[in-house]
Amino acid sequence: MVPIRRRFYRCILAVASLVAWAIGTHCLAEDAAPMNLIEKDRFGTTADGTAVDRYTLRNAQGMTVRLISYGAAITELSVPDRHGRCDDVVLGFDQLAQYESPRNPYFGATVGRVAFRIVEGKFTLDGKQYQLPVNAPPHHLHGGPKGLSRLVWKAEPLAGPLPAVKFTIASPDGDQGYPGNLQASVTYTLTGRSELIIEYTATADRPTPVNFTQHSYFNLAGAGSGGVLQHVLQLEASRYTPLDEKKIPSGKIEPVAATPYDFRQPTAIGARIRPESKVTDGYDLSFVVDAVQDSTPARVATLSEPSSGRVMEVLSTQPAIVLYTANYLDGTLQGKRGAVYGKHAGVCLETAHLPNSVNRPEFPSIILRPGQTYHHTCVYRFSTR
Ligand code: FUC
Repeated sequence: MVPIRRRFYRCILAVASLVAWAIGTHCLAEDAAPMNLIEKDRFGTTADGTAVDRYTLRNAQGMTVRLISYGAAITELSVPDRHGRCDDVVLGFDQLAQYESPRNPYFGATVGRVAFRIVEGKFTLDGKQYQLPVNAPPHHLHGGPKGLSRLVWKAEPLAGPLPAVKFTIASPDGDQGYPGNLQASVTYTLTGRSELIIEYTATADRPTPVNFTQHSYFNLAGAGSGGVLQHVLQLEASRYTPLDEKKIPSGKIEPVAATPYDFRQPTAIGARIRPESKVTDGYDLSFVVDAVQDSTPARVATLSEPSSGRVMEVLSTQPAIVLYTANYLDGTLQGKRGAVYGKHAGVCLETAHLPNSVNRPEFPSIILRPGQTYHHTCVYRFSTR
């Protein structure tokens, strides 16, 4: 009798520790059912009555990515920490109406047609002047008030061994003041190597500027857990673009050496944000990456968070990266699960071409011409240490 009972208890213990191991290392807390790599549900309906779908991608490493067709945006990115516990590492909202609000600071969004500021919304292309809507006075910002981050994209899960969703959109000639009919796509793929691959393409029937970026705000300790000033950042960038008094790149490209913008060695984001330094408020600055532009993504940034051990490498095919430390967040937006996002609650690492390139002949061109295809790949690769 006694040995049988002992065996029974041993068995219970073994099952319990297996369950604890599974929960602890595989982030199964939410979905213990057999794993579907990709699922679709309804996220909401826009104010004008358009259905917005949500896609959930999972991999065997315990990562979960949620994407919505509104703005082809990332709403959730859950990643294991060094103990295998998952946290959602991107800022966002629970409700579609909050994403639609003009106060949405582009959480997780695909930004286009042209990311960042265009001075006073003006540019000249092939001798013709264009005036784009001014939505961040006196400038045009992130594709305009109804830019592609504020539209519902078509979504289609891709067949293949890896969970992937392709979002497409047709932006008509004159949309937000831009010339030409533009066909654009962004495909998100989750790999078995803890990578989220983001691939953009675009074609147009007239010459037009194109510069997409991904606007996720990362907090590797978990969204809503506090600020990112203790995160450690390394940028593969020896040069940056100084800003003029209107916060626009002046056109100069200067070395980061001996400035508070030198992240060539791993450095805490907050280490040089001080009243006496030039970085009083945080960073909102573009860097020229050292890697030669190529169709194979090269590492441009490494972000790590000491307490969780999470590490995120950013790889890109683009010539620049913008570092933005959520300087404009002020605790007045209601984040996911009731979180309050204060100043520096997240960090954006936006791979792209340089801001205002359309007015800077000295910067690499962002003009897409008929017959050409715009390509941009960005990879977020996660690990722990
Ligand atoms: C980033 C910044 C901008 C702006 C926006 C919400 O891309 O470069 O300054 O505040 O996000």
